[in-house]
Amino acid sequence: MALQAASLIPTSFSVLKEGKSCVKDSSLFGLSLSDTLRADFTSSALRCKFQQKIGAVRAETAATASPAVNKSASEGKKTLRKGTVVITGASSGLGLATAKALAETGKWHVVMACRDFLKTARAAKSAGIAKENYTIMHLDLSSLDSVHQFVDNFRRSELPLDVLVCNAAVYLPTAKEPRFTAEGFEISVGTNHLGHFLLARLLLDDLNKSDYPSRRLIIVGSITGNTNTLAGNVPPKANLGDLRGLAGGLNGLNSSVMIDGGEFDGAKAYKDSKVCNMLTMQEFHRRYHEETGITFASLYPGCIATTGLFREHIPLFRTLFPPFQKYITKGYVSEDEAGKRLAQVVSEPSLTKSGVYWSWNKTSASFENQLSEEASNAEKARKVWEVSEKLVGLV
Ligand code: NDP
Ligand code: PMR
Repeated sequence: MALQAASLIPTSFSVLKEGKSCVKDSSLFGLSLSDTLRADFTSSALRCKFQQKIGAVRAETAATASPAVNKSASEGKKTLRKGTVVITGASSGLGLATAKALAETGKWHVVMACRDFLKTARAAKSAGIAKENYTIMHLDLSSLDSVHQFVDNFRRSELPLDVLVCNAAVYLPTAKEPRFTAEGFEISVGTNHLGHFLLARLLLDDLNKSDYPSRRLIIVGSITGNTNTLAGNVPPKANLGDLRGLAGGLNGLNSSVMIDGGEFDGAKAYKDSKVCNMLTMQEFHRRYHEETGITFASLYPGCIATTGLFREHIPLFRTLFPPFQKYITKGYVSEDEAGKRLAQVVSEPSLTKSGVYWSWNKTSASFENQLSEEASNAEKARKVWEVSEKLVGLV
């Protein structure tokens, strides 16, 4: 409880720093300021319509955020306030590196949404993230109650929500038996997909209320869920089948623990969960982009072979995997570099296109990548969405 209470107290609040977060008079995110304000006005009208439609208006946050664009009285300059980004699983690997990259710019306040408060506090400290640039809040994605509690806590913090990054994941390649979330879903799909699905659905309303010029919802995907690649063809391959296991609740009682109804396989469950992540991003785009103007995106950041994701793999794998990726496949990327890539998807003015799965080429330039047939199947995306909303109690 003490930790939970502590997690409610922001390390700092967003502060407009003269000069630091200043944008040039004539240009904001590549658009002229007047264009941006016009666009914002139009999207506010749309957002109002959207809020009526989903029927959830929270008076508490509406008055809290300072306007995204302020005019400094003394100089008549336009300034952009610090953005607030929530990153799940920011206690290690990609999430931590992204938090660091964004915090270092001085333009972002990072909410590190993590299950282990102390681990996150230590990680933030050893990464050298300045105290005023982050807040730690408790979130355990393997419990839907915890997701609801996080959303309540976040709203009570009165921070605006400008960007949400669904990054956390578990990977259990050596597990002989399935493990389960608090609600009894197989833990890889339960955490990586269902926990994030509920979180993103609940926080869509908050993103929509933000007046920040570019609001984004990013769900981290992966090459290994895409069977149109060599990496995606390493067995076991991702395959959601007809979703019979998902529809049955993935609980191993009255249904299989695997989405496609097959036998438990931890590596496949992870890859299936990544397909769900990429399908969910596209379904969000189809349902909400036009109406809200929010950018929905996914990405493959490269093979970050040194992260905690492989903690449950056999020691020999953990030793050989980084050199294999560095020298053989050449798909290796450092945690720092991967963090910079995800930070681009959060904040780069050039990456506002919605419905896109970003990747990077050898010179580290971003490009729109092709998803596999299954990971881009609109009908499957709709079905995953509908079954998932039943499982997490949204309908
Ligand atoms: P890490 O294991 O380093 O990071 C995963 C994070 O997720 C950790 O912070 C972990 O918290 C958190 N997490 C796990 N379970 C939960 C939970 N129940 N509730 C809240 N947080 C949880 O792995 P990576 O940085 O590699 O993975 C980050 C993302 O990148 C994942 O989505 C992964 O699929 C993706 N990815 C990774 C690639 C790679 O090569 N590593 C390649 C492609 C995509 P804790 O510290 O408490 O364990
Ligand atoms: Mg893979 C270009 C080739 C390539 C790339 C980019 C990856 C990325 N992998 C490639 C090839 C191969 N891998 C080949 C040829 C093999 C057989 C030797 C191979 C094996 C392999 C294993 C056993 N690879 C793996 C594993 C894992 O356990 C990792 C995994 O699937 O985790 C789900 C993995 C990965 N390979 C990658 C990436 C990015 C991973 C981590 C997966 C992820 O986070 O999605």
